[in-house]
Amino acid sequence: MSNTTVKQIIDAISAAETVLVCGHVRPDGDCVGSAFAVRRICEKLGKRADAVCDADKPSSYAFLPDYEGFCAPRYKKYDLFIAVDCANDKRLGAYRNFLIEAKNSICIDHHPNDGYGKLNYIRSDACSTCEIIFDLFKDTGLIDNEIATMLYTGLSTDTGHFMHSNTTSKVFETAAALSELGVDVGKTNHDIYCNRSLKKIKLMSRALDKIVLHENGRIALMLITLEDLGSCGCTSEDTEGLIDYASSISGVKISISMCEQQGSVYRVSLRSVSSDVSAVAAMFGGGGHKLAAGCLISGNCYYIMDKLINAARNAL
Ligand SMILES: [Mn+2]
Repeated sequence: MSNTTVKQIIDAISAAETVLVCGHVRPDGDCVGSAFAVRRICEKLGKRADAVCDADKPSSYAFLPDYEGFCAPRYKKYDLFIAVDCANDKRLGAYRNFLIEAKNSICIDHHPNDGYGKLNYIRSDACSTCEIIFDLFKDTGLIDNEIATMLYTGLSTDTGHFMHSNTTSKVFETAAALSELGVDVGKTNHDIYCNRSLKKIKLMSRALDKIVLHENGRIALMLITLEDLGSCGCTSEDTEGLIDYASSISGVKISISMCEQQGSVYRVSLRSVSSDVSAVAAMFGGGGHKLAAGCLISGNCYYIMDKLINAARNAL
């Protein structure tokens, strides 16, 4: 599959009247940032554009411009569907129907992706979809300080605030260019990272208390039950990022979080320093990146834990 050109993408947007930009289920900063940015770019090109993802509006990104209109599609059908940050069409959730119904579609992503759009722009060397959006539109003059803030958000969150191994010199060049375009870096970092609710801090405290180390401290496991969520007044959305605390323990090579859902289903996240945890996730029908992956597993909690620890041990 060869990538479409920037011109083809702009031509496709120009040819449409209405555009639906869709991110993935369980939206993260890159998904939200890229969806908001592409919607705003389409609007600047004179289009009626909406941004959605199949989820409750992620309140942690309420500081971004255009948050109010997020996840409220105005039309039943759109001329053009643009998927951002979505490795496969399943991750569009209920909005997959809009992809099928649209006259044209574009898929823009940095995950391994087979390209389910009519036009595809996939670059797995990019740290984030926001980096790709910046590269696509940087010479158009359309990126203002608000779009730059949206893109900076994805750049920062998908690199773990410029800490993960995907933080290349190109990432810093992009961050510098976005800063030049007027991002208030200090305020945006504060909005992204110092924006937690008290209930989330309480949940964090419970989750941290329950971390158990295995394999001489090389594997960390964190279990978050429905009872933990309920007693703190949290939902599973509030577990985002908790695994990073398990990963931050000295000597831990692979960290695993298991978050209980209704009906004995566990949403599992895996993080690693160097081992391929996407292969571990794939054993349970999930996927992701080499160093960050996830899956859903149903069954008995302790049985699942055993299987996960075994799989992680083999991946070490
Ligand atoms: Mn991403």
